[in-house]
Amino acid sequence: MISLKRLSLLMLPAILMLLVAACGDDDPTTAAPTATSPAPEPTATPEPAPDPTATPTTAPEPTATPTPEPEPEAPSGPTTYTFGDFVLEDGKFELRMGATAYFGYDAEQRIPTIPGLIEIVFGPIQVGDTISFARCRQSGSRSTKEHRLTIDLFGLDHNLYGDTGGGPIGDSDDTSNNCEFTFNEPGEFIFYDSTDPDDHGVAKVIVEGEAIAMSEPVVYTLDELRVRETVFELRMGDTIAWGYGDNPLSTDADRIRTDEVGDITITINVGDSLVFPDGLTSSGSNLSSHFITIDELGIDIEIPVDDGGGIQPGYTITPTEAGTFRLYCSAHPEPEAHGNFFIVVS
Ligand SMILES: [Cu+2]
Repeated sequence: MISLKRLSLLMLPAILMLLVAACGDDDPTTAAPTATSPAPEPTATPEPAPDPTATPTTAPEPTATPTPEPEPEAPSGPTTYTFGDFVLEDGKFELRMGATAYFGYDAEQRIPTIPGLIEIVFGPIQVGDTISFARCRQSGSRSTKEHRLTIDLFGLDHNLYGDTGGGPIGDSDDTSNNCEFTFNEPGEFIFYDSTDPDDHGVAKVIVEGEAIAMSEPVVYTLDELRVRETVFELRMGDTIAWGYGDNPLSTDADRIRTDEVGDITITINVGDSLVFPDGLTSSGSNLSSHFITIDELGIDIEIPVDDGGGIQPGYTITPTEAGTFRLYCSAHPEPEAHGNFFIVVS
C-alpha cells in the first residue's frame, strides 16, 4: 500500500509536466521539444499507470515501424479467368459473370451486347491466359433459331441448338469441361455466330504479349477411321479440329464422310499423333474388303468385310516428317472410289 504522501511525491513531476504543456499549448512548435525532452522521466516511473502524459511520448515510435512493409511481387504465370455462362440468343450475346469481377464487369453481373452500342470485351489478357466459361449455350427462351458459337482461332463452329443435333459446350458438372479457350498468340479474337455473323453485336478477346511457340506435340484422340464401300468416314469422338467435329454438312455431327464434305483434310505438325481408340473399321454394308493405305508412312492395312468390331484398336499415326500424305484404299486407288483423304503434316 502506497501512502498518500508518497503518491503525491510520485505525481509531482507529472503535474509539473502538465503545467508546462498547458502553458506552451498555444505555440505547438515550442511545445513539441519540451514534451519530448522530459520523456525519459515518465518511462522511469512505470508504477503510476494512470499518468496519461507518459504514453504519448512513446506512441510515435511504433507508428514509424509499419510503413516500411516490403510488398513481395508475385511472379505472374498464366491466368484463368472464370465466368458463368456465355449465352447466344436472337440479336445478342449475353455474358454472365461468375463469382469474380473482371475487366470492369461486376461479379454476378449480366452483360448483354447491344449491336452498335455495347460490346463484350474480354481483356486485355496475356498470351497463355485462359478464358473459361461454365457453359457456352444458347438461350432456350430467347432463341427462335439455331445459333452457333464460332471462333476462327480454334476452328470452332459449334451448333448450340439441341433440336438440330447440337448442344452447349461445357457443362458445369463435367470435369472435362471444354468451354474454355487458351490464347497462345496476341491479337483481337472475335466470338461470332456463323449462321448470322452480324446479328449478335460484338464479343471479343484482346490478347497481348509474345506468341508462344507451340512445340508441345498434340495428341488428337478420335474415335475411329472407317472405310465404307465408296466412302471414307472419320469419326471425331469429342474432338473438334480442322473444322470438323461439328460439321453442318454431316448428318451426324462427329462423323465426317467424304460423300458429305468432299475431301477430308487433317492438318497437324510433325510429332503430333492421331489416335483411334476404336481402331480401323469397315461398314456392315461393305461388299468387299478395302484398305487403309498411306504410302509415305508405310501403311497398307486390309479392312475385311467382317472386321469383328474393328481391327487394331488404339491405332495411332504419328508422322515424323512433313508432307502431304494421301490416305486411300490400295484396292481401289482412284480418288472417286472412296473420296479423298489427306493428312497434311507441317
Ligand atoms: Cu476400297
